[in-house]
Amino acid sequence: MPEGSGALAPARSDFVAEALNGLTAPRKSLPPKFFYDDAGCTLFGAITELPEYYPTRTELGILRDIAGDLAALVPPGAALVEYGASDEAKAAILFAALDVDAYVPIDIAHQALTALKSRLRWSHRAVALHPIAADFLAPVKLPAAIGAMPKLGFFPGSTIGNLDPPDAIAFLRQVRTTLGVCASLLIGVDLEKSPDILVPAYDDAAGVTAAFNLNMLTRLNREADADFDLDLFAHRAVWNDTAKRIEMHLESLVAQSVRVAGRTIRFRAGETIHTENSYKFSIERFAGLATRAGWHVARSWTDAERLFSVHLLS
Ligand code: AVI
Repeated sequence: MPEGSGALAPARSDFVAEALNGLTAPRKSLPPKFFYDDAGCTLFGAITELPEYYPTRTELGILRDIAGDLAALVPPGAALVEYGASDEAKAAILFAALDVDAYVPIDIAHQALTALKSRLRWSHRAVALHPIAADFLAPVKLPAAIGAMPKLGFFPGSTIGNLDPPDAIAFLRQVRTTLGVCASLLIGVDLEKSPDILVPAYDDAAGVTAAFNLNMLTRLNREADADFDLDLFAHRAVWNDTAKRIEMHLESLVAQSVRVAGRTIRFRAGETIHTENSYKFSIERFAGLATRAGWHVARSWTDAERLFSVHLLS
């Protein structure tokens, strides 16, 4: 199999300093990238198969439906650069429909990239693989081997919704700089809908999303020498209609003190750690965001129920 550098060394971020920074702020928070240790990746995989979590299966359906349209819009011999590529299920639809010569999956989850690499070695021998283990929000240097190829960026899953709007704009600008002005970007964006659908998608009956959220505390116990008692925190998912986002929090059920890396963090009963935002868009609001980042929306597609959208930006 043609293969790239396989640069699998993750960028070293200061996990403990970032955790303390969030936990000592007046409104406590932890960054959502902390979700994705090995256990978190497994739990996220389980979330994507929950009956309440519509985004993954809906986006897969849209991608299958539009594969023919895309084949006419994307030049042959393209390099597909996927941001947040923990598995290749969505890229595989593009491999089947488009003439892709190279694949650059970028993901912070080192383990997931290694597994993806060994699967693709057998399933897509003709595609040159150049995995990059990195926080994809930071600027990424693309491999020299794809320099002359037309580039299609791919950012599925509505991960753009996990960024606050100024960060989303900065990220989309940076992707444009990385890929070059002639590139396109195919992006999945979740749509605003009734909280009756949204809240259960982030607070499922089986408690998988609760376990995913609480796993952040398990990770701090292990990697930041913390002593969180998981029974004294509860998962909360709330719709913030003003900001048009689902918020995930971990609520302290009692007044308590927790040790983290030698520091004492005090919680009031009912105080929360804000762990994630998941912004939901209208087609127009997303187009406005993309425009502010210097992109133009060339095409937009949705499913029949208008739950989710996919956009080709140029
Ligand atoms: C990765 N991201 C798009 C997911 C979302 O829907 O915001 C993360 C997630 N959090 C809870 N469930 C899923």
